[in-house]
Amino acid sequence: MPAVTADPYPFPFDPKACALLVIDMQRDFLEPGGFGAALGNDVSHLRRAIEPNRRLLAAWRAAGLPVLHTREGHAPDLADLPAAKHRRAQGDVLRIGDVGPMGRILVQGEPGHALIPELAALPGETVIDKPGKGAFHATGLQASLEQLGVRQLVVTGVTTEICVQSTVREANDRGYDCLVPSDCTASYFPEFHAAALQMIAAQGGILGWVSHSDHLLKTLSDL
Ligand code: C5J
Repeated sequence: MPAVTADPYPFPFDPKACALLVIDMQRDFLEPGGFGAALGNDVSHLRRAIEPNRRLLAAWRAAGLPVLHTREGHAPDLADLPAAKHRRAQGDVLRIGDVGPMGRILVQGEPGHALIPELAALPGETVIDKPGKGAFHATGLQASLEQLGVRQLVVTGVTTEICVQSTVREANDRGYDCLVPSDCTASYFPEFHAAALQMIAAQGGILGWVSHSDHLLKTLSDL
């Protein structure tokens, strides 16, 4: 089995059972005028992860391995939006469902809900719509992975400490091995990004592995 050389120990990469899971690379998080910006965040921090994801996606697709994407968002009637999630924001800001520059914030079918064009899903790739932060909650993700025979996940996307980390925690409890390439994730808060990655890899990989995508690209090119 090839390994991804991640410090301090290698990820036991099994190309027959590993999928790339790209979390929430949506216009609402990465472009001005979306949900992230409405909450007062500087989206440029997240945009650093676009090019590493583009490179990894290209190599992953070339290797013929499965790719899944997620999108955080809610039905137009907001029936799947818990009041607690709706309420939580600081000050007088646009909230989920309000009309912003890219349509209704974090609502399915609106321009801001779409994946950014640089990382759009190809025909045949699974796109999971999720109402929560973790990608397993109230979605068909687990069924899709079981159908594909996937037991390992390379998890990328945004944001490191919210939806990426929530998904890694959910996946870990369901028995999946997870690798997070550090440069393919990002946070509006660089210190949260660093801390979240440390939490995943600490204590001998209590939640999974963290590496740089260069190691993964090398492993993929050697397949
Ligand atoms: C957030 C996410 N941060 N995709 N969503 O609300 O991390």
